[in-house]
Amino acid sequence: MSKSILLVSFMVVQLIASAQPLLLSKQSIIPKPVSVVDAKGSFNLTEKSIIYYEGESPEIQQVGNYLASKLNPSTRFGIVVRSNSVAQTPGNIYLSLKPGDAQLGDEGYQLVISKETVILTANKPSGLFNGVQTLRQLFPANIESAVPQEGSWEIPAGTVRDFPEYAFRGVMLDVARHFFQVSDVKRTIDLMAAYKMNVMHLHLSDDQGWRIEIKKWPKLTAIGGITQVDGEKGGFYTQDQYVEIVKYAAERQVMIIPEIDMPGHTNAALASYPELNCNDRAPELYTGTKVGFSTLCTSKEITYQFIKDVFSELAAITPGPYLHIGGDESHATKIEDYLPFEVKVQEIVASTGKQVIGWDEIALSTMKPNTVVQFWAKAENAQKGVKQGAKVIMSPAAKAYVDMQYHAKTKLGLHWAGYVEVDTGYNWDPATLVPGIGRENILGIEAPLWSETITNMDEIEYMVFPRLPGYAEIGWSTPASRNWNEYKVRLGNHADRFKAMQIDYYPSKLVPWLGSSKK
Ligand code: NGO
Repeated sequence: MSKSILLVSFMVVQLIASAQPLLLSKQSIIPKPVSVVDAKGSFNLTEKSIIYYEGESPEIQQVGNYLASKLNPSTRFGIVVRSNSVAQTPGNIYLSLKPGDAQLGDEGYQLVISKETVILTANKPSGLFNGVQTLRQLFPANIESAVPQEGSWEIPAGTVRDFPEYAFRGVMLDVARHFFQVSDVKRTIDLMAAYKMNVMHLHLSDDQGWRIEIKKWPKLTAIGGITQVDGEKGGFYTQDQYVEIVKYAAERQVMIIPEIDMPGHTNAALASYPELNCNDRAPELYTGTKVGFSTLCTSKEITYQFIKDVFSELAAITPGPYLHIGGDESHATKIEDYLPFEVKVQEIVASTGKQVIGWDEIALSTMKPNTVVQFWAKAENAQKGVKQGAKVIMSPAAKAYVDMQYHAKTKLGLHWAGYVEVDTGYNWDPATLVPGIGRENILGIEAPLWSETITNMDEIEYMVFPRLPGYAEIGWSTPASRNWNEYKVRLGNHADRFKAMQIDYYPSKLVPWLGSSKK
């Protein structure tokens, strides 16, 4: 075939492709919505479009502002957000709370797109926020760019009705092994919120560092915060900075859960205060990556005063219902000391008005009725928790630990629980993974990023993406609607979005990345 014939046939193929109507049901929305129904035509966002919100609620206004902040940098439209009391007019986006749609629950939404308007309704602001994430994904990928883009901003008409399978959809960031700046935590929150994840668990203390200011115990950060793995300079969040993170997260419908790990994983605290050690001698600061060698002195009164002070200060600046008490790998604590210790710590946390979460080992102890177990390693422990009536957060290391390497040659990460390729991370169902732990026992899922080998934002992104959208889908979409072969195509179609958001993701060979054949 001559070159010109080739060119003409290529142009014909292109023409046919562009003549196909945009279909809402063909968009690569992640997590997959509950229902999508197509309608004729499309909505076009223009410089005249306005985001109207119904009523005077500052929370709905905030969702409107958030949407505008996502649409304006790339389109340069300068879209404004206004309270709406007048009738709907063409060209605009409407956000409103319509309580009473029981099926949608607290976080669900309905998005009706027509040629004239986009109408987003929900029972609660968190539902509107989730609907906004779907809306973002319907625009061309370069809508996500932080700099002006050319293009027509068209989205296909139809209706999305959507609500989550699980209420708890989390990511954990270990800021103890390596410390991450407030800006990195915020960016991670932004990226997870884009996929409708709603919990950020901060692992704030470990052997290698204490990362949160405690006013009554200032040496925790003055001494315990100064280093990190490999002896590099550490850091910590002041309470003001923590409050700033909490606020930033709340504006994105994300709850912060602070963790203070104990009685093991406490070398940084033990090095800061000799009195927390049974022998009254402070150990050296630790900059290695071994686990299981440290313990608070469980027989001293001062230990419990310390714990009460720490959790009281944290409870006062944490609006969410949970405080995480760690409890994992306390190999240096005798079991006869560990068991009553966990009971006492649960009582202390209860006295602050908060609810306890602990790693699965805490189920060896007697649990308070509302204590939550986070399954990571031992199914047996999690089952013990369930037998005591506890709800479970599913973070099976072999599936959900995003510090696990993708494969043997991944430069970052660990592999003690195996390699977690993108399909391995996606292909499991929390409700059938562990015998005796069913849907009714599960609060949700969480993907922890431990940071022994992770030192900066690029590395966070590389380990978290592209696995995170998969965890988001496990948490949000029904098991019956999930299928790797179908999902991987949708994920591949997010390549341009990742690029526009400047996410440094791992380009797994298992995923048909959009545009990769052209490279
Ligand atoms: C374990 C351990 C952490 C490690 C992590 C590394 C739990 C709950 N405790 O998970 O201290 O950082 O593995 O993957």
